[in-house]
Amino acid sequence: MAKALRELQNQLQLVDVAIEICDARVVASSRNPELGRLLQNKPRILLMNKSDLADPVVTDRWLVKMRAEGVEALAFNAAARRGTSQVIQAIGRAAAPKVEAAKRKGVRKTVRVAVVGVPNVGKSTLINCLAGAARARVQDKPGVTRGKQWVRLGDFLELMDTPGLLWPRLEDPKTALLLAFTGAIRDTVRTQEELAQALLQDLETTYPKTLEQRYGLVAPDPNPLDTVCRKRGFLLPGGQPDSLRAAQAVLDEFRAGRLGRISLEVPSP
Ligand SMILES: Nc1nc2c(ncn2[C@@H]2O[C@H](COP(=O)(O)OP(=O)(O)OP(=O)(O)O)[C@@H](O)[C@H]2O)c(=O)[nH]1
Ligand SMILES: [Mg+2]
Repeated sequence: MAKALRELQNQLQLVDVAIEICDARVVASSRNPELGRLLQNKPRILLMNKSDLADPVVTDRWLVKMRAEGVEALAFNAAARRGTSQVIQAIGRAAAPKVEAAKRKGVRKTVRVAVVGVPNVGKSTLINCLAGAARARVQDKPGVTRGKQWVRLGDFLELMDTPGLLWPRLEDPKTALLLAFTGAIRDTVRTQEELAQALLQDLETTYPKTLEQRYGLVAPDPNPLDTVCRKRGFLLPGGQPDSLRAAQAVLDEFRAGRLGRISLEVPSP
């Protein structure tokens, strides 16, 4: 990972603007604190992607907080392939000083933009969305983009797709848990059942109605996965609850947004 950081640092020297993508459902946990140091004073746009899956009220609160901190932030849905003009305009604003300086020298500058962020947040999807075509490989699992890739957009804009960058060590267990819920990292410590159980426990306090409607789950439930099994009829041949199947269903349905629009992190007041 130290090598990946060094590589990214070198690549960032080639660009005028960085788009940092995070996941709107877990804004704080999906921002790599190392990036701030790597980007230094490079103009940066924070794109809260997958906003179609996040709670819109919470996303608005994040936007207010970020903008109050002077961060150029946008909520985005790269999968919808709409609203690209707001991103292009933000790039234009961020690159304006350099473009103007070049203009004064009689040069029309090509703006180079790096798209950076933790795995699976939609970096390649954003590039395809801006390019209007499938130029970068996209898949719903972390670690899809392996090396940097330049994509040219018109005559004066180039975007660089980069591999998802994780922390050298994920020290905060809560952060690791939230990133495992969204699928940004593969949880190698917990079983699927433990992960789903933890997600359900989290949602019991924040989105109890959703759990009741979808899984008939009323908090506090001492064994929420059994409740999901009963509701869905997930039973093993001997009649025992098939909790692995229930766990996978819960995780898949949360990640696909089938539980509704859910944010797992809210800005601190
Ligand atoms: N619902 C929703 N899904 C999205 C959005 N953006 C990307 N996705 C999905 O998220 C998954 C990951 O997208 P990628 O573009 O491959 O993510 P990445 O950041 O390039 O991932 P790595 O290259 O592995 O680091 C894919 O299944 C995309 O279709 C979005 O705004 N909303
Ligand atoms: Mg990618």
